[in-house]
Amino acid sequence: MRIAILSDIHGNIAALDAVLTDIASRGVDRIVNLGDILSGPLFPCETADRLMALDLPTIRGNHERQLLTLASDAMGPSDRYAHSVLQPRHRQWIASLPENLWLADDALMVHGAPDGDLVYFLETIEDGGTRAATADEIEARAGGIAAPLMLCGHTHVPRIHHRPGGGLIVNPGSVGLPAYDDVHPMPHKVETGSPHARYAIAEKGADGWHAGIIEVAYDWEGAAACAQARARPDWAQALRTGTL
Ligand SMILES: [Mn+2]
Repeated sequence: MRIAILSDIHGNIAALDAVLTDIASRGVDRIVNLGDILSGPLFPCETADRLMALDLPTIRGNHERQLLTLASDAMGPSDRYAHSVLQPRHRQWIASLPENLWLADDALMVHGAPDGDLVYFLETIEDGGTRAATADEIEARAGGIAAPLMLCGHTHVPRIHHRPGGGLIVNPGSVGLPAYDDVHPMPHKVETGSPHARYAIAEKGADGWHAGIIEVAYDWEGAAACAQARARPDWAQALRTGTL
């Protein structure tokens, strides 16, 4: 079993299409999507239509939850733009997505961590940025779940963690947004340092699951120009460089 893992697409359809093309050359059994799919100044509707047609195993991220539950004047600018353009069919689709999802009986998909879509699973916020979480921090956040494979997103930082007791946790990084800043739960920056779209492939062998991160080039200058035209110079900089 080979699984391609996508997360944090954030409406970046050019990055998504480049990743889907790359995946098609690698022969996977299934593709899964870990949420934060549409929010941002790029192409929420086109991204939703592409993914609805593919009907992938998909969970919602915090941004899908926010799009469905927050008043528009309480949204940040990325959710507000998506909210302003999404059509009823898109809202119906994101409302249908589960928070967590088991793939077969040995792989669990979560957006942040098992107990929350805003929890950083494999990173820890420190000194205005993030560092790799320790094994003890990760076990505390895993909540006693002993799945052989756990898939998480949300931080946009690609990381593969081998649990001391066995099992693998994979964050594929972000397809669509390689840097961002946030104020929750305290102000911090996340910068991957390059503009590539990222995803992961996990494969189950005789000795259990293993995984790799894949970086894909795409037209990030075009995506950055779109963000700039929609009054998001912060996104333009992040898309073009992977830095803030
Ligand atoms: Mn998220």
